[in-house]
Amino acid sequence: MQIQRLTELFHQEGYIVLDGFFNDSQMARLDRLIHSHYTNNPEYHHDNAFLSKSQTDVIPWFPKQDGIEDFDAIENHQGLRLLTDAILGDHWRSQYCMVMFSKQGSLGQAWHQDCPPENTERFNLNRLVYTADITDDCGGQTVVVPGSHRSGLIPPGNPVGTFQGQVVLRPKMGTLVLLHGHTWHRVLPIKSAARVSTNFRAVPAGTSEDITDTCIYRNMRYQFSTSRVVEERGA
Ligand SMILES: O=C(O)CCC(=O)C(=O)O
Ligand SMILES: [Fe+2]
Repeated sequence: MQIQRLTELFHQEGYIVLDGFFNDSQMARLDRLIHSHYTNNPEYHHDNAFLSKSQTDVIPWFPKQDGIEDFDAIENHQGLRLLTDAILGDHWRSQYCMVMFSKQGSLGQAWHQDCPPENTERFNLNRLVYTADITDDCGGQTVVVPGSHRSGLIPPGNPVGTFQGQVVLRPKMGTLVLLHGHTWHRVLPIKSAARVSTNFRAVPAGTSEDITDTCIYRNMRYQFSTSRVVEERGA
């Protein structure tokens, strides 16, 4: 792995995609575990107001909070640690492991930035692991605007519009995507099967624990802890 080259690419583009980073048998095992969790816990509803305004349809699960340790091996993966060291610098912290599940026929996620971009030093790093292929037939592709983590606030506008220069990612089983929290990104609607991704979020030293409590959409700033729209945008 050419860590220095990948780190430069990350800082330039705001994301990198590494296919085949994790092995298939480990991914298949985690994928089964995730699907059995959601089969047994199918009901979770975001506030309806959030759903309709954010156009974001994701059921989160924090396996560690349920005492499940099967995801620790990913967190401790040496290559992932070395890359994170190079990108975030000394004393970065891991935040949590969050599985995100979207049902067949659901909306995916509208364009957003995971946290406010005003201070360029303060951001979360999404370390996204895909336990199954994401294809055009299934939908749920991740879309990014390269370099947008250096462009400040995502402009107000159509929450699910198209940006010039956007790039559609189709991660496969075992792909690692590292995505800067200020990069403008979204997830396309889910067509033919439920969609799963697992995010091992991390932050540079000095970043507050609640950095991702406020998310920026093209039509609002939303605070998860209070379930409140803290700013209307582009009305
Ligand atoms: O699931 C994905 O591909 C992207 C999810 C996302 O927006 C995030 O983890 O912040
Ligand atoms: Fe995000």
